[in-house]
Amino acid sequence: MLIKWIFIASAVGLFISVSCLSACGESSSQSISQRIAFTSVRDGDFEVYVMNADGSRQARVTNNRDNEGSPAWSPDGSCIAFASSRNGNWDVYIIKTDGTNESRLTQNSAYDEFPAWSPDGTKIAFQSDRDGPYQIYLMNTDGTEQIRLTNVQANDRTPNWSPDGNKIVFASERDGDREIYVMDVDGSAQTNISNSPDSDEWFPTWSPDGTKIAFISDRDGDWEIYVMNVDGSVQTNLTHNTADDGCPTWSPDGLKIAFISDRDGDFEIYVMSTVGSEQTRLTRSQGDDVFPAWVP
Ligand SMILES: [Ca+2]
Ligand SMILES: [Ca+2]
Ligand SMILES: [Ca+2]
Ligand SMILES: [Ca+2]
Repeated sequence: MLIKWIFIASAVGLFISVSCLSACGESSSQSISQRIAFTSVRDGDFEVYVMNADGSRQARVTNNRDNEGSPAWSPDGSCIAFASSRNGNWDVYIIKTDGTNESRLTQNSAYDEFPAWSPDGTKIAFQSDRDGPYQIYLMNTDGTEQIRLTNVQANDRTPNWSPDGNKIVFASERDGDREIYVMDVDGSAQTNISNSPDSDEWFPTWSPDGTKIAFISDRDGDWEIYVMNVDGSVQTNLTHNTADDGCPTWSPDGLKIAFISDRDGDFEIYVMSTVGSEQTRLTRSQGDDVFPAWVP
């Protein structure tokens, strides 16, 4: 079940010392526009990997005995934020894409996960259950000034930024089922845009041109990838199969969506057009490959 990837618990593991937070602000001259980060269990536990968008050159970024999840790129493509359970609970870390300069940003016993880098590179939104149910928080990219944006007695999860940096889209259970919500970056104007009370919607991601939101829904009996306009209109199923499809992420040119599916046995990463055509498998590993994140 897709949800299992969100709640993987693991034992206390390695502690990796941190250094040089400023490294992630440096510009990168590498050609990086067609890279996808993801996590894979192919080596025994989950690690962050990067690959080219055609599936070639799959390379490991993290290396430890615990689990890593939910990678997110810095806007300049030089760093990846991710969650790790190496200290006995989930915390947000950042690392350079060559595996150096790893830094821990959250320092508490709660589950801190699903980092999302602001388009201007100055903030990271994330989910945490430090105050009760999962809520959406914001911090600087060095971990300072952690503030809470949502305040309801139900889970709010998986934040993602609008490309203009003015809004955050997330999934909320406040209405009894999961829906897609949008809010301003100060936490105001929280609005249900999916409005589908008979099904669960989550994992929203904003299209690069700002006009669409991709998400997943189980309204057809299993998880499928959908897209809708940012006002929630024209909700369209892109997948149509009996497997679980999840974790959509847009290519920077807005022409493709990468996602996960277990249609071939275990979860692998696939890519398709934004109307659901040309669905192509990118990973072929033993074990699951999940959480694709296309470089911005
Ligand atoms: Ca690991
Ligand atoms: Ca934590
Ligand atoms: Ca719903
Ligand atoms: Ca499906």
